[in-house]
Amino acid sequence: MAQQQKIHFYKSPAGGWGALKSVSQALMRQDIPLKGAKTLLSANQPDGFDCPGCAWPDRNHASTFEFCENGAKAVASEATARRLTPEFLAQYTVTELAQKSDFWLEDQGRITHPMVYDQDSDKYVPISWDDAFDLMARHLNALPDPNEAIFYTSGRASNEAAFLYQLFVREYGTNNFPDCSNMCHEPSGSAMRPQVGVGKGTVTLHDFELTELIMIFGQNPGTNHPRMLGELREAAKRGCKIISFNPLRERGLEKFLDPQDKVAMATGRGTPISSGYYQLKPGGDLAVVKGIMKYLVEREDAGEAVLDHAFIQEHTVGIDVLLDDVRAESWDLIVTESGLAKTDILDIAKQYKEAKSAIVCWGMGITQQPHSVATIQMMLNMLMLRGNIGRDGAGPCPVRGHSNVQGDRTMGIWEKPPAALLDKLRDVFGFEPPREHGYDVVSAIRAMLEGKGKVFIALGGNFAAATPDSYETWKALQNCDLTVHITTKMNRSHVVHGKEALMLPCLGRTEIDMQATGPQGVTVEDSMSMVHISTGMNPPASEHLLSEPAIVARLAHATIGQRGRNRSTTDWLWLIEDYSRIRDKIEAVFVDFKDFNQRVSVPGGFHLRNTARERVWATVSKKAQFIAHPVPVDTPVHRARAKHHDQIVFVLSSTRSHDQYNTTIYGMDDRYRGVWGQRRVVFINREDLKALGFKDGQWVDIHTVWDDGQQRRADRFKLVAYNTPRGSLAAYYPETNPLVPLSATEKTSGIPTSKAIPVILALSARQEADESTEEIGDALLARQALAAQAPVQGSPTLTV
Ligand SMILES: Nc1nc2c(c(=O)[nH]1)N[C@H]1C(S)=C(S)[C@@H](COP(=O)(O)OP(=O)(O)OC[C@H]3O[C@@H](n4cnc5c(=O)[nH]c(N)nc54)[C@H](O)[C@@H]3O)O[C@H]1N2
Ligand SMILES: Nc1nc2c(c(=O)[nH]1)N[C@H]1C(S)=C(S)[C@@H](COP(=O)(O)OP(=O)(O)OC[C@H]3O[C@@H](n4cnc5c(=O)[nH]c(N)nc54)[C@H](O)[C@@H]3O)O[C@H]1N2
Ligand SMILES: [Mo]
Repeated sequence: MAQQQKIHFYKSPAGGWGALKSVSQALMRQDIPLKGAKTLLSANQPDGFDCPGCAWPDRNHASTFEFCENGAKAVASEATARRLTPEFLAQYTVTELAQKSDFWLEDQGRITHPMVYDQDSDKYVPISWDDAFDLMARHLNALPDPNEAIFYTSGRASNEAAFLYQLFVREYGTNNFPDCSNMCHEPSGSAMRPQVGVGKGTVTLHDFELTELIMIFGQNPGTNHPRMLGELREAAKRGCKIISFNPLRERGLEKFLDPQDKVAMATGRGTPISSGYYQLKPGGDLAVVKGIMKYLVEREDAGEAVLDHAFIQEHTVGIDVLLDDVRAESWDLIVTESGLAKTDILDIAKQYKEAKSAIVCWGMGITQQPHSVATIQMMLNMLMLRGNIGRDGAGPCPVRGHSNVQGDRTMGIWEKPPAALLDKLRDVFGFEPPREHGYDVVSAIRAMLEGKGKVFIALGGNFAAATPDSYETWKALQNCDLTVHITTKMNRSHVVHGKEALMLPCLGRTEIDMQATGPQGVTVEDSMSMVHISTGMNPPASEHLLSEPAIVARLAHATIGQRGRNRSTTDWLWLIEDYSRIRDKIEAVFVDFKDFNQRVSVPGGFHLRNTARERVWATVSKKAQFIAHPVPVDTPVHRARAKHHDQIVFVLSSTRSHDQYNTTIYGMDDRYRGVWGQRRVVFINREDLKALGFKDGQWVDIHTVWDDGQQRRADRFKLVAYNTPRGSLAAYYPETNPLVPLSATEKTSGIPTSKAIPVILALSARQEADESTEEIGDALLARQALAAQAPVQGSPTLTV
């Protein structure tokens, strides 16, 4: 797929004709012009499936089709006509496959048969489902301690699959549940639970219709939550202020043209989205929020009625400490660390003060930071000062990623389960669940490296590519006795495997899930706590696929059920004959799921209770808690800069292009940022280029500055002069994951800080472009990894 590489800045609004063109290209790529189009019309419909794209709710689940470019690409990628067969796999050794790019691996299509790694031939060969389950059961039952097994989850798994999975794993004996949430919105939960008693957002779409101000921190909805743009457009049109905070100017936050708006499409004119756009310094959000609060407190101290005293009095504790802390913070520090002028901050603060209601949205630009929990708590403080929680048009809105990541957590996929959940599992299922907390993503990698994690099973996702410190993670997986991936397509995690390995193909959301009593639907929970049913309508990609609930149930049956050690009193195979039986069990464990089957049969589903939304505070004090934090001045980036005056230490943010879904690469373009036909680019401020003496278009190697003496580098990125604050860089993930040290985590939540890596740049030895785009993809990463055991010669290492 040789494609012209160019940088050509994008001037049109987000959406528009570009979006339509891109969808038709995606359908063509997957060889599905007609069927795909029909499939798209069923996305997010009451009798259709939940879009596997993102967790943004849909306006009216029971109404018309809502066009979404990247949702369409996600569906097309799953509904592809391409197939990865045993015959295809017979042509390649796994060593050969490991040299292919991530793009190539997934591009081969849907896996048709369960496959097992054969050491003698170094190939994946077919295996029967029964033999696959027996192999897993044998390994699991041979472990002296169940805590030597690790069970990963990616946030696409349905509530039914996730519930069975956590039940099986806890009955087997461990809480080792690393999940994608650990790399995503973990800090949002960690911050909000002690503060307001729930770890989720409190707003609904209705609040977006009512609010007077929306602040968007560290989120790129034009690419990652395109349907959110429809909501923002409506808000902007009725005069709601929208203020965006982002080091980069993201097109979708500037202007949007709805492809379904025929009149606007004819003129090509979009609707301006943000009324204010602030290119703050990376990591500068806490300082901005503190500045806003400082202004509010100054006005209040000057006699103006700014704070919501009734709310503060009745519902909160800790106000005095917060006010004193805010008063004591210096404007100079706020300005230096935010990178914004004081006049800008005052301007924003005035708008916040005037707004009768406000919503604060945030994404990965906030969570993947060394002080993410503190920043989120400060945003909540800011909301609470004006009573902006638990009333119409107001509240926090962490915008979730994977389409059911929130539901998976609700179902108990959590390495730190609350005691109440475990008690309930004990009472309902008659076994004593383990109480000891399990591994999250980073501690799971460490456990595997240290030989304490021996069996790794993944319900979806791409652990090898999504996690930090790629080469360490790869060693960790290779250290396992058995690695298993329940999956739709082949990815990096299948070719970086344990001594034994299984690749188990499952049904996707779009496909008919036929069980003993007939076709089944599954349920999911979106970013705003709406639970609804999802029913596939395409024939399965292959007759050999099993559903995720069926795979989990049969694994449980083989390991602890009647076919295995028979410890379990649960009849696993009966449960999956009819998923409403699983939902009955979910209802028995979670009170908020009362009448689950009945409520979920209503088109559009139901809203899960959210106590903070009702101003009921499930915290220790039974009140909402103000929690003060200083402006951070001692992050790894600060430390690296303090130590290396002679070098320009940049802060690198790893982000998503417009043509990828996490580690799944759909194509090589990042349309809204003007990047075409390539992914190995690094965005840099023009003045920084001058200071380095480098030129736009030159090739550089990126080196991490860290404190453990270990070398981390990612080679050959093309410099792209870009509108980004001085001292900051942005490049795509997963290519940049080798640069993120395992120890680069936020302390409370353990999230890898992949938006804030201190790095330096060095010109690459070779300055010519590679011949084909695929070459510049992740094949490079793979090759580097093969060489990673050998120390890299002659490259600069800086430590802090
Ligand atoms: N098409 C598509 N949709 C997706 C995904 C996908 O990969 N593709 N992924 C899904 C998943 S799992 C998730 S979690 C979400 C992710 O959706 P987002 O949260 O939008 O994630 P990112 O693309 O990583 O973008 C983060 C944004 O933060 C900005 N940023 C970086 N550092 C800072 C900072 O210090 N402060 C501020 N204020 N901003 C900063 C970046 O410039 C970027 O605009 O999307 C979901 N939806
Ligand atoms: N540097 C850096 N690292 C990051 C991030 C970042 O911004 N920067 N973002 C982080 C975030 S927010 C997240 S959520 C994680 C994502 O981490 P993961 O969730 O582990 O990764 P994905 O790329 O979403 O997983 C894609 C794979 O899921 C499988 N799959 C797709 N559909 C299905 C299905 O229906 N069932 C099953 N069983 N499998 C399926 C396919 O094989 C596909 O290859 O990455 C994190 N890593
Ligand atoms: Mo995510």
